[in-house]
Amino acid sequence: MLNIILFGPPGAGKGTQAIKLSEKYGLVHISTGDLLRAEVKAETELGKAAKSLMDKGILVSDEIVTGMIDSKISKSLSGKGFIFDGFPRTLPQAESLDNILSKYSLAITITLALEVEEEELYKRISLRGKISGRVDDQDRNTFLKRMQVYNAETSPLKSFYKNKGILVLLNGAGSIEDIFNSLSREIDKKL
Ligand code: B4P
Repeated sequence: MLNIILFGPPGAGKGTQAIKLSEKYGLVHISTGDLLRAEVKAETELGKAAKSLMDKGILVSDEIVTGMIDSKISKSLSGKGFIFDGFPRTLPQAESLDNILSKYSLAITITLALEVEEEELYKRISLRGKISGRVDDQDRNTFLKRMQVYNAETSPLKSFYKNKGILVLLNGAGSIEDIFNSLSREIDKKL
């Protein structure tokens, strides 16, 4: 199985590229952001708890997110693999992911980290905010909070995957197609 983590700050293009890569390589795309937004839309208890945190740019609890991931993985074990988009975002989530995968005798093949300057990230997110209606995309302070959370809790995961020898850093600035091609080149080396 080919199991990929697509990593990067808010607005780096994880969701955009994960959709294209999952189509090209036949992988199951698991986006914790999308799963949480679906819970919010359906007004479930989980969604109600998640909404206020997401709107403020704060992470939802590790326990909730990890439970959702385990359930999704267990339903697609006969496929070609997974692409994780926006997960893991904390060290406990990364450790849980390893534990869940090893339960099924699986492991992460590669972690692809998209690197983009903060001003470019803000430009993309505020543009999306005008069309998507996402509350967390519409306010500069919420963006700054998301960046602060990313720098404090998520970015340190790069060392976690570097130590495992499976981290690849890639420039996430440029056209969607050029970035897709450079991600594909890295994945092809693993096939
Ligand atoms: P996410 O849904 O993961 O949101 P994101 O980081 O903003 O998205 P992404 O990087 O995928 O950006 P995209 O491709 O769409 O998280 C939202 C919230 O959910 C979090 O703040 C948190 O509260 C919660 N959450 C999610 N996962 C969690 C977890 N594991 N644990 C706890 N809480 C969690 O790109 C952004 C925009 O840029 C798009 O409009 C796109 O069209 C554009 N774009 C993409 N690539 C471009 C390019 N190359 N050039 C120009 N524009 C580009």
